[in-house]
Amino acid sequence: MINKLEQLKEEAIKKIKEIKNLDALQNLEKQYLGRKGELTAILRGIADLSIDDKKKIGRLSNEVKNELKENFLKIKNIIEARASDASFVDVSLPGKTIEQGSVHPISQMINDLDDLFSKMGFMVLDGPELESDHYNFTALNIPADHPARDMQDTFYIDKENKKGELDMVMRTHTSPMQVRAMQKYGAPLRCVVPGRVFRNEATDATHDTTFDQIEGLMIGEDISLANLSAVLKEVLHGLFDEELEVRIRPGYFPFVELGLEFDVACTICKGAKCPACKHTGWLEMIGAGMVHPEVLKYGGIDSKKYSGFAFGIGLTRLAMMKHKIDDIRLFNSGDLKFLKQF
Ligand code: FA5
Repeated sequence: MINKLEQLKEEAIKKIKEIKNLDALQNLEKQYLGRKGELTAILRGIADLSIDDKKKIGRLSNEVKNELKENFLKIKNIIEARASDASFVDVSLPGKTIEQGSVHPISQMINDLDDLFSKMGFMVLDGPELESDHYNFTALNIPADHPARDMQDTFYIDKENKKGELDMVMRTHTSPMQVRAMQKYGAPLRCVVPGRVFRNEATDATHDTTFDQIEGLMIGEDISLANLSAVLKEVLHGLFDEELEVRIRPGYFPFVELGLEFDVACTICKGAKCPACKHTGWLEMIGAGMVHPEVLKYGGIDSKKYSGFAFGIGLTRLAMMKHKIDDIRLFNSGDLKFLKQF
């Protein structure tokens, strides 16, 4: 019986210490010290003991009872004091789990491209998303009213400049950084510019209104398309684990003389034609060419001495092909089910 009492005491004290509210404390007190409680149940067996044992057990049970009462009272006081103290923080409560995010697939792609181009000696530059009409179009050999402006449906900003002109646009491509970089760094020059661009597009599986491009520019003496081809090959090799099939065809951009477009065979259907490649087997991926002498002139570079290539890669489409995502709109959807896969 002595053992039982000791065991009961230890067990009760342990439980009392874990109690966090008054209701639970009251229930526990009833469980041990109430009329039908566990201590009373043990003492019921006392009648069968000798007088000596009765005395011993009686004394011990009183001690246990008092000790438990003291413990109940102590914890009750603590709980009541906490309840009346508004600043109390229960550090023993489990904390809220903070969900760990992951790097957005577009940011991952930018990081990978930055690394690959840096290794080839390209500076990584950043440009303004709100751009002047001058850098977005005029300095790229697309004067006002030139039909080529219609190639990129533009968000014009409703704010006049000092001359009363509406001349700010959400940049439609990363190409405005070509002239900005030439003006700042001169020739020779090697730079890339990743970033967001904006177009007033009807969206579909491969077109969004906000997407990312990476511009590339290399100016020097005797730069040719062979250099462009070598650089792009190196980058695509570095990015993709699989071999990409690439198709090159002529393309028109007013800021290059000899313009090219690069298509990539759809990695989702492997060229077999699917909704993601609009059943063509190919995805238009890169616009490129040799920088137009007019653009070099705007950049303050002598076009007789220097030549260069430029390209604009559809970075979001590249991410589509790398991760085999069949709808470009998922990247900006903010859908956690999509984002948690990366
Ligand atoms: C341009 O934006 C040129 N600035 C590229 C360039 C740079 C040409 C330097 C010559 C020299 P384009 O509009 O074709 O070109 O866009 C380039 C790439 O961006 C496309 O090949 C495609 O991969 C991607 N792209 C274009 N429009 C969209 C869109 N609405 N949604 C997603 N990606 C797009």
